Amino acid sequence: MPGMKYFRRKICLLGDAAVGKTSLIRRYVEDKFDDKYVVTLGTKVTMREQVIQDPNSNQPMNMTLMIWDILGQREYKRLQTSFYRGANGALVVVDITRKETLDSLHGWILSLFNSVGKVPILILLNKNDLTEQTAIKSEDMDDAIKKYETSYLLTSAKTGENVDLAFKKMSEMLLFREQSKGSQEGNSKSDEMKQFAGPETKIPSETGATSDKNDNDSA
Ligand SMILES: Nc1nc2c(ncn2[C@@H]2O[C@H](COP(=O)(O)OP(=O)(O)OP(=O)(O)O)[C@@H](O)[C@H]2O)c(=O)[nH]1
Ligand SMILES: [Mg+2]
Repeated sequence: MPGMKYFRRKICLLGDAAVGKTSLIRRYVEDKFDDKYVVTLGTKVTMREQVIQDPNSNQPMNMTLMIWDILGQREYKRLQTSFYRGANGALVVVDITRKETLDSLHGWILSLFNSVGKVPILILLNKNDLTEQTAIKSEDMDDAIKKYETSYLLTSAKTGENVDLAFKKMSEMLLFREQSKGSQEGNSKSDEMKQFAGPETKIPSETGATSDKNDNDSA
């Protein structure tokens, strides 16, 4: 479309093994799902282009997400950290049927922030189709939401619930953050983004997080 702005950004999917990172990407990019579990070895980068609304001007814009699928096995931590380089944001995935995957959340977020600074994140409580096995309640999320100024979405890679929305919200958070830098920071959120940003709290200093080390490359 003539006059449309184009953006390209890198996001990572983080979280413990078998929470559904690869499945969420597959659902988003190919609209497919497989019950078989194939461990991701190393990493895989997938792209998808999407037209989204600029959260500030409401103009349509073209966003290409480079989506990095990183293996969740904890013993490969050093490898995972090297894949964070240049990440503009992350979807942090928890398996709603396994509480221990929520307990790991902080470790994943801290390692990301230590590597690239405080980038926008959105937490996904995945496998929400397995309602009878749900092990995480909304109050279990309070601490993470306050600490990381974010929100969460209930998703299912199996049914597709909220999967497109998750990537769209992430894209909007990336754009919103960039456009609100400088004097307007913290004051110009649209109503919708306030809902997703959560309470305004500081990231704990032990994260070593810095403001912004990304190489953003809007074109
Ligand atoms: N019921 C259900 N199963 C899911 C969902 N998402 C993923 N799974 C299943 O969970 C298993 C693990 O999914 P993956 O997407 O491979 O998990 P991963 O996080 O990429 O795992 P690693 O690559 O080892 O880090 C597979 O058997 C998937 O079919 C979901 O939303 N609902
Ligand atoms: Mg995987």
